[in-house]
Amino acid sequence: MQFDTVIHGGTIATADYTAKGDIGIKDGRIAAVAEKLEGGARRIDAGGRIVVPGGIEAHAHIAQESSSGVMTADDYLSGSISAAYGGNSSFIPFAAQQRGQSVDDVIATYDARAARSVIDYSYHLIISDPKPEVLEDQLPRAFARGITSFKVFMTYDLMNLGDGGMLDILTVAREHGAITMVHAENNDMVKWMNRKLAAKGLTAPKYHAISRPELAEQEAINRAIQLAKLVDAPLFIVHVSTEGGAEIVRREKFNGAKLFAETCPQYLALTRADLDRPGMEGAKYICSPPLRDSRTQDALWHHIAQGTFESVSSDHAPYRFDETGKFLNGSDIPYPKIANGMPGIAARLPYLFSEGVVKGRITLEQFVALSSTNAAKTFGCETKGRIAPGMDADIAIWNPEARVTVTAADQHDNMDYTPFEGMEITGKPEIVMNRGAVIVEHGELKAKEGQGRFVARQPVDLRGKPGFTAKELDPSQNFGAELR
Ligand code: DUC
Ligand code: ZN
Ligand code: ZN
Repeated sequence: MQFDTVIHGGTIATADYTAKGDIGIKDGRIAAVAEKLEGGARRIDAGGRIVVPGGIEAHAHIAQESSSGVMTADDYLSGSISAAYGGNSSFIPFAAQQRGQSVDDVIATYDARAARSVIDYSYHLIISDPKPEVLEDQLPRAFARGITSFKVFMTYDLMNLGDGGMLDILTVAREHGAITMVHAENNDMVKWMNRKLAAKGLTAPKYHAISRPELAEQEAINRAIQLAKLVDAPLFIVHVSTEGGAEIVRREKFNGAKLFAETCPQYLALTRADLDRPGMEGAKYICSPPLRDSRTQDALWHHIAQGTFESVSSDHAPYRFDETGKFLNGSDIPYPKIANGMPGIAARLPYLFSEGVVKGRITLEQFVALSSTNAAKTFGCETKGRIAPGMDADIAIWNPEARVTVTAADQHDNMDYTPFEGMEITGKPEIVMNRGAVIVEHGELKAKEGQGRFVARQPVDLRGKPGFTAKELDPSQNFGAELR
C-alpha cells in the first residue's frame, strides 16, 4: 500500500502495550502498524520519541457562558489550538442550555461556534431546565445525533436539578444509552457555609476553599451514585477533588456500578494555599470544587494509579484576570461573585506525563488510557483513542526528555495567566496529528481554522459494568410491579 505518511522508528505506546514500530497512514486513518513499514509520501522519523494516541480532552469549557453570564476567554479557535499544542487531537467541550432554551437551539448555537475548531470535537450538553419536552423529545434527538452525554449539577441555585430531577434525567439517559455527568457538591452545605462566612465578613478569595467543604463533595458523590443505582443508569463523576469522594467511587465501581470518574491536574498540582496569595491573586485559583491540600494530592495520585479514575481532564474554564472574566462583577468583590474556573487545556497532558510517567507514579500505558483511550470508550468515540488499523490517525509524538518551564507568555490560549506558571515539566508533544494531518509541529501551528470535524458518538461502553438492580424495582421481588 502507498501510505500518505509513515511514522517510523518510534516507541508506540497504547493503553495495552508499548513496543517499537512503524505506523502507516492513508486517507486520515491508520492503515498499518508493523515492526517496519516502507514508503510513505512523507516519512516522519520518531527515533527516541514516544508515539501515542492524540489526547481526547473530555472536560473543557469553550465559547461557553457560565450560568451567571460570563463568557469564557477561549472560543473554538483559540481553545482548540491550545488543546493541540497540549497533545490533543480532539475534545468534547460543553454545550450549555440556558433556562428556557431548547436543546435543539443549544446545539445549533454551539455548531456555529465550533465551526472554527482546528481539532475534531463533540459536545457534552449541560442541562439546566429538564422540562418534559426536553426529556421526552429534545434529549433523545440529541442522542440520536451522536451527542450521547450531558452534565447536570447538584449545586448552584440556577443549575441544581434536585434529586427527583436527577432520577428523571438519569432514567432518560439509561433508556437511550447516554451517560449523565454530574457536578457533585451539596448545594445547601455550600450556601450555609457562604452565609456563615459572609456574616463574619470573611469574603477574601481564600475563603472560597472552605466555603465548599470536602464533606459537601463526598455527600453529593455518594447521593448521585445511589440515585443512579436506583435506576441502574451510567454515571460519570466529574472533577473529583477529595480523597473521600475517590474512595466512594472506587468502592462502588468495584462493586459493579455503571460508574466512571475523572480528576484534574489542578487538584494534583495546587493547594488551597494558592488561594491565599497576596491581594486578589488568589482569584486566579478559584474553581469549584475548590483546591484542597497536599494530603489530598497524594491520595488522588494513589487513586489514579489504582484505576479509580477513567480520565485526568483539564476542566479548562478560562476566565481572564480582568473585568471580562474573574472580575466581571467588580474588582474588589467577595469570593462568591468571582468567576469560577481556571485554564489548563494545554498543561493537562504534559503535567500528567511529567508528574505521572516521568516520576514513576503511573505507567506509560496508564498515561495513554487516562489521556485518551478511556475517554474514547466512555464517551463513544469509536474511531479514536487507539493506535490500530482502521482508527483515525489521531497521533501525538512526544519527546520524553524535553524540559519546559510553563509560562503564560508561551501559551496559545486567550488567557492572561496560567495557574501552572513556573512549573518545570519533562516531556513535550512535538508533533500532533488529527485524522492524519499534522496540526502542530515543533512549536508551529500547521492547522487551518475550521479543519476539525464534529464527531458523532456511540452509546457509552458498559462492558465489565454489570450494574445494580434495586430489589424494589425488580418484579421478582416487588410483587411483580413493572416500574422500569
Ligand atoms: N464546574 C466545572 O466543571 N467547571 C467550572 C465551574 C464548575 O462549577
Ligand atoms: Zn462542575
Ligand atoms: Zn468544568
